[in-house]
Amino acid sequence: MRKYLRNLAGALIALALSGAAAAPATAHAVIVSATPNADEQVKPGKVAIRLEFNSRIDKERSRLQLTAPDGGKSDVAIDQAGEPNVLTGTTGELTGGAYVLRWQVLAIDGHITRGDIPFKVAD
Ligand SMILES: [Cu+2]
Repeated sequence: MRKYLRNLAGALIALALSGAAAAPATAHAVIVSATPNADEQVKPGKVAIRLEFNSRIDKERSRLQLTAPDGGKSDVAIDQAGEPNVLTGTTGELTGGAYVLRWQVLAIDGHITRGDIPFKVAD
């Protein structure tokens, strides 16, 4: 009986430890700060994009897509270098109008998250 209790205690501790170890893995990527920010107005020309996340991301399996005022979509190349939790890239020459930056990232925990950042380019 004592041995059984000891095994049970060991199993419960193992369960608690595995639960604790799993906690960070549920932290899929969420944006901490964005440039441009939602609804921000930026100057025309090439726009530097910088999206900072709360966790490391797999840049090769992440994507940035820009929708132009005329509805045309284009990918923005993601810089592979830099901080592991920050996505950066530079758009082509943008003229005035409303744009939407769609981001999709794969976090190290295997979860994909995505979102849209609408912004404006001044005339
Ligand atoms: Cu996750």
